[in-house]
Amino acid sequence: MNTPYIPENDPIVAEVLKAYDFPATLLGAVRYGQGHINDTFCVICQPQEGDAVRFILQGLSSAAFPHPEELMENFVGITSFLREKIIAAGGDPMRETLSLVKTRDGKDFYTDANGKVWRLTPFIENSDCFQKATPELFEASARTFGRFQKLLDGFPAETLHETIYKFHDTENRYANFEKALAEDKMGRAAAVAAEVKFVQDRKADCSVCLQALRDGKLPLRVTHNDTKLNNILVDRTTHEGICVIDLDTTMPGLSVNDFGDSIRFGANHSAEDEKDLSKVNFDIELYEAFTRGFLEGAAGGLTEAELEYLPWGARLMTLECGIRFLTDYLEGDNYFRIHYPEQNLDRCRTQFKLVHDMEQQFDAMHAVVAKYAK
Ligand code: ADP
Ligand code: GN1
Ligand code: MG
Repeated sequence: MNTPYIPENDPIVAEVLKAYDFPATLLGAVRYGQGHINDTFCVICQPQEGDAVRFILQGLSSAAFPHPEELMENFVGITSFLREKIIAAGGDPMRETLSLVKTRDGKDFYTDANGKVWRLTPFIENSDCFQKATPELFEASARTFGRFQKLLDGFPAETLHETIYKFHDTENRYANFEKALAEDKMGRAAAVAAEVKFVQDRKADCSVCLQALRDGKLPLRVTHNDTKLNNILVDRTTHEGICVIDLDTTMPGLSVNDFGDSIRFGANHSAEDEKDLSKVNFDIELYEAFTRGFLEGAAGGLTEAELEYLPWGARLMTLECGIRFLTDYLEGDNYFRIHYPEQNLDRCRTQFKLVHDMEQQFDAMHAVVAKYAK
């Protein structure tokens, strides 16, 4: 009898795999991808004839998601809605959105002995997931995220749960940072005085988009809220973005944040944890490529005010993410997965360098939006 390979002989992964009825001989599971939040594995099965069949198995992070059942309800609602839209447009729903494989007892997810929730999705083959952008790739990803937003236009927002409380509430992120700083439970605050000052100098900025929302200038929409380049799968043949993944934070939010988070991650040529800050530079050409693609994908769906605030979305998503990395560093690295001790501090520093660059080029960023907002 075949004994599947299980990473680190993890008894939980073995337990979870038993909950599913795989279509062919289960060869095993390997850790997969570069997400910071969930436990992701690629599961491989070998039929008697033909190519191996792969699946993505994910254990949802308990640190990030306190109500995983609600999250899964969102997942089912969003993917079913997208499925209908994709079919109506003549597309392939098995490639253009995620879908769930049910457990042996017909459930959408499996809850392990520790209460952690796991889900299984078919692996979308003939696709790539990128960590760094080229202009063409970035523009393609922008069209895909812009289209995703447009596709979700009619989604009943009131049916969605808030999977992470105040996720892109930058004012609240600031308040959490001040709290972590005051507690300084790891004794790390003194060594990060420069980063602390950088944040404190920008306290007022944290309110810019939220104030525009409160004033009724920016509309609340259903947004993805985690629009990193590596949350899109790109078709290996056409080089177009085919599927938006990582739907765990899709909930009511601001379009400018979806725009901004993509810029934060992709409009530069360095890794998110690059130690040499001289290599970390905001690239206005990549920003322009993304802006062009996003506005094309959104197909006229954005209001005047949203267009006006797009550059703020970029600045604030980058600032907010830096604040979150710094807060996690101060609190002892409980949220973002780290691979070495100072990684969250390195991540925070790249974000602040990018914020600094965007501040210097803010007028140019507005001019780029104006150029394509016709
Ligand atoms: P995290 O929340 O930890 O970022 P993701 O849902 O983004 O988790 O998944 C992590 C990685 O797994 C992705 O960046 C991608 O490389 C890969 N991945 C996830 N789902 C699929 C899928 N259905 N098909 C192919 N690759 C996938
Ligand atoms: C996390 O899950 P992942 O790796 O795609 C995080 C984002 C951050 C990002 C920083 C649920 O994204 O909010 O911007 O790391 N996701 C969650 O790289 O917190
Ligand atoms: Mg991800």
